[in-house]
Amino acid sequence: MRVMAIVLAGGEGKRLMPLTADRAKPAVPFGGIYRLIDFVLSNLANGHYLQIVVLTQYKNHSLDRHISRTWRLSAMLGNYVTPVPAQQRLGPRWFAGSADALFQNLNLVYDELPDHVIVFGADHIYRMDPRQMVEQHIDSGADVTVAAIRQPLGLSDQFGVIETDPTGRRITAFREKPKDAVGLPDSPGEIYASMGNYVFRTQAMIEALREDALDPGSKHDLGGNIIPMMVKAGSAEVYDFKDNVVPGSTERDRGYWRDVGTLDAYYDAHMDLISAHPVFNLYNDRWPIYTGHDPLPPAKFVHNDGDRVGRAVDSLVSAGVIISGGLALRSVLSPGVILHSHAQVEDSVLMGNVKVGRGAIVRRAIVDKNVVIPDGARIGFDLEEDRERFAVTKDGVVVIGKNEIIDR
Ligand code: ADQ
Repeated sequence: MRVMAIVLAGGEGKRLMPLTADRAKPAVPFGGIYRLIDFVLSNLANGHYLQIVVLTQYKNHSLDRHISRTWRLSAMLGNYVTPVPAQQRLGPRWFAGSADALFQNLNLVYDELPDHVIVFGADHIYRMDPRQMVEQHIDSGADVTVAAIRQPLGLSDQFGVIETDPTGRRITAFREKPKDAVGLPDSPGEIYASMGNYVFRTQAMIEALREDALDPGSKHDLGGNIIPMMVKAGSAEVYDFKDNVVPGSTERDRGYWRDVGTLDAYYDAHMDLISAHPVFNLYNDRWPIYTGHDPLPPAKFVHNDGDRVGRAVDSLVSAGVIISGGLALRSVLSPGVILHSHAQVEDSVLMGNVKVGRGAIVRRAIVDKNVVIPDGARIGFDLEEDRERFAVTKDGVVVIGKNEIIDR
């Protein structure tokens, strides 16, 4: 069976602003050294799916650069990860939605002539062995298989909500982001949510995309149009993510999946990484998350002013970090971050090359690349004051955009 993989990476990520001011959502840095797209690409590569097309559209520069620098598979063996920007092949228009992105790139599918096509989203934090889903899909003979996970009922308007027949396998209804969803019979506080990961029988996918393209009333969206259409045709199955067992995973981190569509979810996913026994374990070397970054020296912790010891506790500290008499607590420090003496960073995510000046204190903040926090500054103490200068999320996390100049 020939299987090709398409990763949808054209999402705008409006709810992650200001982190998506200059970059596509899948290019947003995560966990110190990764970008969001590394998770789906690592899952595919670890599952030995090594012919991967990445569809990009919005602000794709840093995404393209990251993919072409990092994701170099052996071309000699016919493997590739190729970013394909929107090319207006079918006329002067951008992709209308995720289904249109696929439709406009069907030539890539014709080039490969696969039997099945994996179509995965690019903005989730998780480990998944895609082979187990593809196997179920092939065995069942379904036109499409949709990966699903239980989520709180209150989040139903963020997900495609799935209903199944009593066997739990055949999808009987699929509603994209409904406001009036009801809970599951065995768990009224939960819904069965689509993870935005699909496996299609190639011919069925092509036919559905063609039919959808002719419908002027369609939004040309996979979740909104294509999947409901295929459910109606009666050949859509669900793949339950709880059945997925990734090599090297533990009881604790099995089934972990985070949609990081909002700043608060993005922040919470970071906090999931730093506890002593993290629910998402980056240290599983049987299912590595691949990435690439500059060759940097090891992190360094130094005494300063004679009495101050540079320290980091319950934190992830990347290469190239220098903590010079400062203190990091429950934080993620990306490559090149510097904490000067008496600086304190708590419950925060600092991206590449952030500098925290002498005596400055940063609390519950996400600080994007290259920001310089001046000596003595206070961030995350007075949210009203912070709101005048920065974004502050619903849960009270201060977010400072890339390259922002802070004057005090
Ligand atoms: P959303 O994530 O809201 O819901 P969408 O914005 O279409 O749906 O994004 C899906 C994926 O497609 C993302 O990886 C995004 O980057 C990409 N994408 C979006 N528009 C694109 C375009 N024009 N070109 C290329 N790529 C594009 C989806 C499903 C829901 C499901 C959630 C799970 O529609 O049913 O529950 O994912 O998070």
